[in-house]
Amino acid sequence: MSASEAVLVPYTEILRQECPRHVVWIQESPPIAKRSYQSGAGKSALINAVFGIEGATPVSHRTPGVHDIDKPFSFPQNDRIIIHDSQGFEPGEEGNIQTVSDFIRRRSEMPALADQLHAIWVCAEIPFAGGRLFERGVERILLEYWGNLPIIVVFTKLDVLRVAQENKLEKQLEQRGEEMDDNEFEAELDTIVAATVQDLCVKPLCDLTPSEPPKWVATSTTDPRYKTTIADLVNLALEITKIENVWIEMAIAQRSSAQASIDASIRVGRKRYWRGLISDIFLGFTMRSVLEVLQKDIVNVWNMHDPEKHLQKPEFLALLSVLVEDISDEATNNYPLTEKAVKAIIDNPAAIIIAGPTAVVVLFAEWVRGTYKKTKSSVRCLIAFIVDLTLTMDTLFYLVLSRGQTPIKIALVNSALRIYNSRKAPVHASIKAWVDGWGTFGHLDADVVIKKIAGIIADNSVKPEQWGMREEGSDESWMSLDALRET
Ligand SMILES: Nc1nc2c(ncn2[C@@H]2O[C@H](COP(=O)(O)OP(=O)(O)O)[C@@H](O)[C@H]2O)c(=O)[nH]1
Ligand SMILES: [Mg+2]
Repeated sequence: MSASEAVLVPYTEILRQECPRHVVWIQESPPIAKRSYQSGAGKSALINAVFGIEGATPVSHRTPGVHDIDKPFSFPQNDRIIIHDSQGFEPGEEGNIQTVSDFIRRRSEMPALADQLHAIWVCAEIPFAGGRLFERGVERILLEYWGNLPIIVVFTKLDVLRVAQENKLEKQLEQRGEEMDDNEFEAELDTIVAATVQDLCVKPLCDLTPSEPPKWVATSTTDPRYKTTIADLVNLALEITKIENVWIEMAIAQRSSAQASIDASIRVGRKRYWRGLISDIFLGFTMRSVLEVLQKDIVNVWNMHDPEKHLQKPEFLALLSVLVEDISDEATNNYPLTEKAVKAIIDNPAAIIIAGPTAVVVLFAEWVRGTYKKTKSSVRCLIAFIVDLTLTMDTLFYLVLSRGQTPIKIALVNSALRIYNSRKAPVHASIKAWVDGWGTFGHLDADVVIKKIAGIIADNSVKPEQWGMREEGSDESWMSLDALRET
């Protein structure tokens, strides 16, 4: 097959055939009937927060003829997950515990990655008012699968514990006639809450599994103070996931850790196309197909709720190429893209005729129209494209997170582009400085190059604690290229 007939298949699509969804067994402990309070541990709220599906109505799947246990849920807003939701065991349900245990074992041992259970999350509401943390059935599941399956223990409703401890501390201070300033009070409360979690939750868990207890996280889905604990949960769950493709699938499925999405992009890139930057796999392909495959893989990894597929559109690609313009060989940008040229490319990607002065070897046109060339300047632009797209997605991620998980709108993508464009100067400076030092690149090692790209992304990614941007655009169409240049 010649290169002109061949197509560059996104690696994420290849992967998807092997492992289309992340499958989680979510186990409640203890069941509602054994508690003094009448509500679930917060499993649904947790799933919604981790997988970015606020307000989702799960769709239940039932395989005919199969026991009730095989009745997982999926969600239209995020088709990368399957959840098996287990309500916990009532006393005297030994038979049920056995059924669950057998089911988990059977599914975990299935040969195809797609059929397996990929993780177990045990959700236990922090028993601050007394009561058990784990009942026998759950203890058995923990003991049986800990070490074999990635198990995360999630202690839920941390905010409720905090409020209870806050009241207690206030009373104590009152009795002692003491006063504390707000900061002191909050710090004291943090210490008390952490110690209580140790006492009520971590200690019983360690007693159960003394050698090396499963990973745990204490969280709240309602108190913004604990928002980062959701990302912590994802990062911990990934840390204990050993199978590379399961790891990637989980990182794709989640929508609460930007770090996980970035890391997954790098892993996916390392498999094929980022490695291709300095190999020969792109030779003979048009730049448009190279850019498109990079765009698809990165956008697929972030798995945003984008029902209209804005992030796959050529308009987005054109705006991304504007971000990269200043990294081309020219000291100044002599080759701006004309709106007309972009329109021609978008409307008719196959036959591009660039109007305007012939000297205008438009960067985008050169890229998109031409075939890939393994030159230093071209590779430098491709690296900038990867970095700029990743950091634009990172910006978009936090815009989405701060607004609640609503479908991606063009206005939001415009905002992300604008915000990132105003932050990109140091990013491009470091790419330029690095590539300038290359000499020739015949000797470059792909892993070293990818590591450096990862380093530049890490240095410049949004730091959640500094995130304060809340841009509210309302534009319904894509911004013009000049509008982006002027930001
Ligand atoms: N205070 C507080 N309430 C929560 C939290 N998570 C869930 N809830 C509430 O607990 C109840 C049960 O939550 P749900 O997610 O439906 O639990 P599930 O039955 O385990 O799926 C609902 O009223 C939720 O609003 C939390 O972190 N803090
Ligand atoms: Mg539920």
